[in-house]
Amino acid sequence: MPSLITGQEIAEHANRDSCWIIVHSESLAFSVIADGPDPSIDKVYDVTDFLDEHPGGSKIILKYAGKDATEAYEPIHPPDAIENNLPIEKHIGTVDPNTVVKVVKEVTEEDKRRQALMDARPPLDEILNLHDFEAVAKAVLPAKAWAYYSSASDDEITIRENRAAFQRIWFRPRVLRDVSSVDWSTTILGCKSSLPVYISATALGKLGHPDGEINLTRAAAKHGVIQMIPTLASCSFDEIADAAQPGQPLFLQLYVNRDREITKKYVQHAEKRGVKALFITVDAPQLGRREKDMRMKFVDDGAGAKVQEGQQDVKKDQGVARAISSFIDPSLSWKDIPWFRSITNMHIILKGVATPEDAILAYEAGCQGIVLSNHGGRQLDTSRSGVENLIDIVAALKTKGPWPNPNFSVFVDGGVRRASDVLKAIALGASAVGIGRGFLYAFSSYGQEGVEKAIQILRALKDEFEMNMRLLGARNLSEIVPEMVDASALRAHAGLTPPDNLYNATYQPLSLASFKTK
Ligand code: 173
Repeated sequence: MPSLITGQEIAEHANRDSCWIIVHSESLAFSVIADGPDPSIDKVYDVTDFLDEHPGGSKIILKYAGKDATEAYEPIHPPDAIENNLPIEKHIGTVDPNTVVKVVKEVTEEDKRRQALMDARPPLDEILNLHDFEAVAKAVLPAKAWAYYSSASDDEITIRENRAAFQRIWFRPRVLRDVSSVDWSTTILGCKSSLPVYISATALGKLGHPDGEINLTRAAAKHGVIQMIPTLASCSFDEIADAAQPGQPLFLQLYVNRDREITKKYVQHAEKRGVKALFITVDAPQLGRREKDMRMKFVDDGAGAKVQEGQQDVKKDQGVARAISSFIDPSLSWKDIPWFRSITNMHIILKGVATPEDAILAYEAGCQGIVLSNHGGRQLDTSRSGVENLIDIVAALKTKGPWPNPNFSVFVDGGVRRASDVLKAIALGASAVGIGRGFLYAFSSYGQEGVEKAIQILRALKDEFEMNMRLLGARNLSEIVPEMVDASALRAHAGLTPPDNLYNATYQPLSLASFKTK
């Protein structure tokens, strides 16, 4: 039995020389109290020696020294982060429940304002498109969560270009083709999918909703969609895998750890649990500067996370993403691809390829595909959009093998909000497209139901896929051919792009440094 520690004793360890914190855990408790009536448990950890190692800085931990840190910890750490990272001798026991008074959290004016907005959300049946979710999420999310999710790098040119590029592609629809029945289902890397869209990985889902990424898992199961699990999910990998239905296809996004043993264990565990494809992120040897996130000073008063070992020191004003990403190995190179092949039989896809040169290298390295992505505009600003890169990359791949190539898939993500965007990418040669933020905003605003609604908007009767395919004259995805689009304007990066009103209404311009008020 773990030892019971009184609240008073914990409160005595409330400084840099001796710092204990309480973290409430639901899932860990099952291993301790197998069939007790209350499976939740408050655990006590001695984090004194860890203070200076915490990627989010020591200040945030010291704020909770001698107290319950659950509220700050939970949204941005997988539940097993402490258990996996803090030496076992520092797990010093559980809180004696008879010695603590539960303090009811003070409801702030900001909490009240957000709750009122939650109560006044548009009913789901008035949500007509993915932009609507985005606008609701912006209103109801805590400012820090919105800043983190919506931010992109530097001047945020690429994030806007990701939308604009789709608007420079025009349709060339065919008529009189008996489109009474249309079918947009497909197979992605050998897995059935009800539409040519997968849920792309986005980190830290609990900043948006208490159930985090599991909202996506459950909605994906119900509607036959594939979810890519992020390495930096708020839920642990196993929580997500446990939430999936038997046989539900899942992909995994991978950030490669400086310590390859950690990566190997993680990848092999995922494969054992049935994950079908490994999407190795290759466009983030260092995280971009996302100024909206940085201005929020997340780390000073929010938190940081240590989700994998191998962290390096980070500065404290870098925003949440940078604070928890220092385990990512910038030395990752083409030489590592054979090693990945040697540790897993999953499909290997490189996520973040942007040029024909690298597409060919990926093909020749024996990968099963690439994602043409600029990381949602969050990495190298003024990178071109994935859909623009598709044209050159498909042309290059055609010189190397059959096309479409059953052994090499090309995916696109970035800026996809409408079925028409998806169809344009398909016409230009994509196997499927990824949507990250669209689904993230759907669960941030309406939980699992929001994600289900988002899928339905894209898919269901009379909604976007069916209507667009009929109007385009395509009865199934193989009838969507390059001749159905005019991409001649895609390369023109300036000029007559129509204003993207819905998108611009939600995305505010970047703000400049503010003057001190006193
Ligand atoms: O885009 C991101 O924010 C991202 O990929 C990330 C990377 C490391 C930590 C958190 C998020």
